[in-house]
Amino acid sequence: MSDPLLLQANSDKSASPAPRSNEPGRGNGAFALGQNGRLAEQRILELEQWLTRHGGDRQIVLLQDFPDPDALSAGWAYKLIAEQYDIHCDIVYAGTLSHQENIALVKLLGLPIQRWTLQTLREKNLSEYSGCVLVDNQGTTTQLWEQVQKIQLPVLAIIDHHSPQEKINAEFSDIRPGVRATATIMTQYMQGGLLALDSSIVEHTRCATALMHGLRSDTNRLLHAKEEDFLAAAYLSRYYDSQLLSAVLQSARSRRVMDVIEQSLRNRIIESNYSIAGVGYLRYDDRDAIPQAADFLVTEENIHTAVVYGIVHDEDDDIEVVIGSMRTNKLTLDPDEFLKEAFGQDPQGRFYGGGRMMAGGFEIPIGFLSGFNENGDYARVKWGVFDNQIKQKLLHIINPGDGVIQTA
Ligand SMILES: [Mn+2]
Repeated sequence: MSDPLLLQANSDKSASPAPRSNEPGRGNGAFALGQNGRLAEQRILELEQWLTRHGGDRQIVLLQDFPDPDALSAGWAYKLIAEQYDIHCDIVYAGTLSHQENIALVKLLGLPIQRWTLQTLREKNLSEYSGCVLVDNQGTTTQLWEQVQKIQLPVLAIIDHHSPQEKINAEFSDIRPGVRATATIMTQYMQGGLLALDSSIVEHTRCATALMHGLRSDTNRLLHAKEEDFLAAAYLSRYYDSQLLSAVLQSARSRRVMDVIEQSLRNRIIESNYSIAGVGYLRYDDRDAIPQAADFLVTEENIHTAVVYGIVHDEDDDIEVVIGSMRTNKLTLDPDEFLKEAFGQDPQGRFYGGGRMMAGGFEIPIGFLSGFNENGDYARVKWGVFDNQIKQKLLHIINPGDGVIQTA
């Protein structure tokens, strides 16, 4: 392996990035990008050229429906980087901020995001935008995606660390599944000189704080971090506000989230070190209780993987969707592969699930069976059918030899 590439940190606040250098020890300090530094540096160069060509643009930064700290911080970082090139961005998501920490992140840091529903998208004059940029997703986890494609809004760039999903032709693409967080990729862009962080600018310290949170949360508090994530964290450590970060982390779980976790504990079945729990019906706003329950179940001894799911009711559109989360500590298990194999694709060829290292999720619309749960017996039967079907599909992958599960 060659020497790690060293990039010069840029202390110049001018609009154009300072020239990079491979010589360590220049500027306000040199930072390594780790083992895959050459690839990172290549992408930084490409992005710099691409941003320069897009000066004056207005862009939509599209986040997943339930943006997590990695998505939120990376979206913000992209916006700040793009501003250096006279590009204005609106960071947009369509779902809900339901995790207490994410709400705290947005409120305490003043993170500039907007919620656009499908309705907003239809009513907006989109001609003022030159296109959209996908950050920490590839379109498969946002309900705005279909509409974006329908109106042929160009996909300008994709920056993500999930495994490649459907084929999208973007002008600039940086998809690196080996990197544990999109926040790490964004930090590398900054290290490479696309944005010179400055501790005296409040927005910069806040964004660095958000990035630190994003990369910690996608790496299980750095436990699964690799060299490049640690190097990015080291770089951010110069600029982030640790007190602000601990304030974000101290936000408490709501009672309803605690109830869902309790439900998952009670309902879990254990099979070959997998813990599987259906939690029944959930309100849309409590949707984030599902990944939190999965985070909790995977901590049990002799368990390496947890899958938690429930039927989430979206009152706005009166639709119901089975939503699930997977967490694993087993390094040889690829959640993306696992969920794609377990649940397959819809008639349009879109996979119901996907993921990255250590984590994955799935969403299965229940179509005609949506709504009308006033009748308790009916609601129970309906849940039972979905619960069994999901368990069957999961158990089929876990133990391919076994057939149908016992339902007594
Ligand atoms: Mn991520």
